Amino acid sequence: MIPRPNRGIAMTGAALALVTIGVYACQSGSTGGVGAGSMMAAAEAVYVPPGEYDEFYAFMSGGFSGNLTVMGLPSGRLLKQVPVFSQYPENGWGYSQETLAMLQTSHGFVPWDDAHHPELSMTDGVPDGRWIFINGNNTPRVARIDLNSFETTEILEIPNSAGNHGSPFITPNSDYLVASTRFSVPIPNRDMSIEEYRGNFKGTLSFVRANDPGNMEIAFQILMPGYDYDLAHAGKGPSDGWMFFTSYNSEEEHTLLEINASRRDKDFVAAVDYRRAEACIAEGAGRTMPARYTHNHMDETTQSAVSEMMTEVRVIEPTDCSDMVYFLPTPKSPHGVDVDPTGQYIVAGGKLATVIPVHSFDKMIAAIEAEDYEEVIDGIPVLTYESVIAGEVANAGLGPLHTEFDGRGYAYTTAFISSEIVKWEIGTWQVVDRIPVYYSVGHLMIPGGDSREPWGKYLVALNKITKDRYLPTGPELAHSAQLIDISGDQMRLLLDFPTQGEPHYAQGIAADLVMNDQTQFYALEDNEHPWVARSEGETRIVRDGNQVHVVMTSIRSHFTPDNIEGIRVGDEVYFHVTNLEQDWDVPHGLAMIGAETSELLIMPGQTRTLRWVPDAPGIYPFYCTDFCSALHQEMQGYARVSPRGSSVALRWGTGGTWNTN
Ligand code: K7E
Ligand code: CUA
Repeated sequence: MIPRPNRGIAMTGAALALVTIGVYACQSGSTGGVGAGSMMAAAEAVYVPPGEYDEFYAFMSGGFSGNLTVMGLPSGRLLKQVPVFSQYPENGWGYSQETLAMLQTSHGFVPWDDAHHPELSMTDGVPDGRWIFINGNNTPRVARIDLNSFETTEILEIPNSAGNHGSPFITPNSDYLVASTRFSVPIPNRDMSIEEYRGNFKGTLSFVRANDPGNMEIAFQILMPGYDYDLAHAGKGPSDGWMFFTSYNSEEEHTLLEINASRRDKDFVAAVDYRRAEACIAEGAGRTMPARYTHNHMDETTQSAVSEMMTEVRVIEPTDCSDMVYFLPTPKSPHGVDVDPTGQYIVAGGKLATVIPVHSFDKMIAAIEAEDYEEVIDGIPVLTYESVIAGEVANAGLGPLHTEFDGRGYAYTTAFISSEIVKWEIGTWQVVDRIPVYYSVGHLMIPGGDSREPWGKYLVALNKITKDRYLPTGPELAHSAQLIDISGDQMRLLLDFPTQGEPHYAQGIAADLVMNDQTQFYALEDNEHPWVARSEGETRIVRDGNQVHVVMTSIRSHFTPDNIEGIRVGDEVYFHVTNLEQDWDVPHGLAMIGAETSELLIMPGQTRTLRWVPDAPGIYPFYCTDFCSALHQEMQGYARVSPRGSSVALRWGTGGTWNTN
């Protein structure tokens, strides 16, 4: 049983409600500062009736920023940017020596990606607050972010993939997340004419084991016809064990897709019975293919990333395993595919369709049993549309893309072209409400809105174009989110707020499921970094040829050592800084003049390393970048650099006492 957050309803004692709500009200938008919230409670407590107040984390993908953005709801305030696939100078992610390996790929160091879909881990079909995953679309990768530390702890590259868009949608107990290919290519990839696309270019649907931190691995890949696989969602309840993927370009075109891939009246939702795939593989179906892809993870004890090159992957084809994949015809160039909380209905957003088609899981199973097939493509039976469709939502707006659910029997679909959210009833397929959004909405998010138990109070519309909503900022205008109250019969716009990068999808979770289990600092005694100094007494400098390792500490408000001599031009200097603080929210920084990298931002108890190659003799100051105390400006030091071949001895100290080797 998942701990469900306290929604206030259970609190019958008025006194209890007042105390609790006082604290929560203050945290709206500043979640993460429990201490501050409690302190502010007395001053800012506002009475909110039990059951009326809810607070959420919203995790927005950063799109082309490659990051994940954390916001509070309903405040819409920015709490944090978590760097994932992109270097992030604010905290040294992808610059510090410890984090470089996280961005290693089979193509080398790739410091950027296009991240579209955050996906919370789930237990029993409900977000559980342990991790959030996100995809890298461009150089195909999936990442795990730990929600105790809000740090990326694992990145797995996906082989046999070109464009990891439909990812990382997760199964109800986080056993698998999936990665499907937006672009088909020859598999294995090889030199051939693009005109030979049809029949030679393939897509893959990867199933990645996700439930064991540090050990993400590809369980298997399903080799598919050369369509563009766009999005996915897992079944649940009756449809548990199935994964649904949209596809477009069933025309298998390779040029001018806007016309050529829009010709067919219907494309497909691919329904994959992944337990059937497991069974076939257990019986030896499929084959092991050579492949090169990286698995990177943060080693907790050394606090350093490790990158490992993987060499093979298990691939299975629908012809190897009957009853594993079916196609559900779906109008027209579908984008999102979303499964309702009961697990019975599979909703596809046909970008070019005039209706929203809703497939029935039970009807799909009956059609499979009756072998109600239109045709079979590469071993994949195509079920007849009439046999699987539960209903069509008419008058659903133009350009339907994505759907989420409120848990009270209603679905909400974004209409990109007509810029609106359309609310409709599951079962009657009738539109019951609609609200304009500003403008061109892509995804939408209801906290838990793709789970078995949505927190159906708020909806966030993620808009592509803002035009007149904010002060202009040159050629590029802010993307925007809009917060909509969906607790009543009619949707109500509450708030506009700008977002970072281009959020495609977002996920939300009740704050209680994340905020009560935060890493406050790293215990120094557990720090097994090879260059840790657990006290000032362990600081030292080690010369190894032209490599100079400065084993350094920081504590309010000095570095040890803060005076260093004996560095020479031609040296590579590594500042290994351990933050000795053992308290929450006391990072120290380190910046070095001329370093071709970013600052470090070192969390309490952590060790981070900055590389510096001085290019001329002289005196070089360094300083702490994070305003850590009243004497933060005093937190500085000097490194002396002597000419190449100089005989100036290595010595270091703080406070006038020099040490030597
Ligand atoms: Cu619709 Cu990449 Cu999920 Cu953008 S995708 S909107
Ligand atoms: Cu340490 Cu400022």
